[in-house]
Amino acid sequence: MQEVNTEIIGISEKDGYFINKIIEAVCSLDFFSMKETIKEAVNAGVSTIDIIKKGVLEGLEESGEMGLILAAEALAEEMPNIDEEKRKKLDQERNYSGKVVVGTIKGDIHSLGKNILVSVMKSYGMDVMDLGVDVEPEKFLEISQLPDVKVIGISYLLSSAEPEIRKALALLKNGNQNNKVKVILGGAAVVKELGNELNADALAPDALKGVEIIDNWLRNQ
Ligand code: B12
Repeated sequence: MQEVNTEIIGISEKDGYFINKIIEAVCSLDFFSMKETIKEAVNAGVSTIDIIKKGVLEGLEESGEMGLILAAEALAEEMPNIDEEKRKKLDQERNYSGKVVVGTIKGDIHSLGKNILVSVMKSYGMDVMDLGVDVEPEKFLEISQLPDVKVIGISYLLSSAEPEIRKALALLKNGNQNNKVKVILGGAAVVKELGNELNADALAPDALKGVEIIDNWLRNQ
């Protein structure tokens, strides 16, 4: 395993120390070490984006699918649920108002990608509600009508859930008074197989791009 060059990837030497430990843990498929090193990095103040992008995702290049499943679970367990006070502070700094609600569409129980998205959004200071997996289209509609909900994010990996995703989008479009709520879709199947054919406000190829789009929406409304 090659160590990261902190100058090239633009992080401090201290952050590089933790990032290297995360990469090593992911490459060696050691779940407990992944959890431990992610926790250490968070406590040392390394940003969630760097932990995911420069640590976990880098380690996944070598460790493949098993690494991916373990790393996503480790992230979901160890990323601190940013406490309310810290979130509000970040909120003020970034001028966010409104809640982002995410879930995986009915019939689909893939959660790893959604969980990574949730971790990144929380680290940005966004107010996030996670509905979990196998979420009914009607549930997305019901939640979208709460006054503070501004964005609905739907994760969709399984082609057989296509009728449900189409139903959710149709319900959200019809029930969306004054274009209050934006809808973003993510998950490998969406982007590769259906792309723009699905009538959402945005499609995201990955969590980081998704958060960039949502950040833009929350700031500009
Ligand atoms: C892990 C996995 C599983 C695990 C899921 C564990 C879990 N808790 O999530 C288990 C073993 C349970 C599973 C089950 C099944 N799976 Co599966 N699974 C995978 C696998 C290997 C990885 C998916 C994954 O987690 N990727 C990693 C994450 C990080 O990537 P991601 O989800 O794309 O998310 C990223 C972005 O897309 C984005 N993102 C994701 N969601 C969202 C949402 C928003 C709003 C935004 C902005 C961004 C965003 O953020 C993430 C980070 O960048 C894929 C194959 C593959 N290599 O992709 C197959 C795959 C998705 N599974 C597949 C299948 C067929 C199944 C099963 C039907 C298998 C079976 N016969 O039982 C069942 C379905 C169960 C069900 N009802 O859902 C197929 C789907 C094919 C298709 N197009 O329909 C795939 C593609 C495998 C294949 N090549 O055939 N699976």
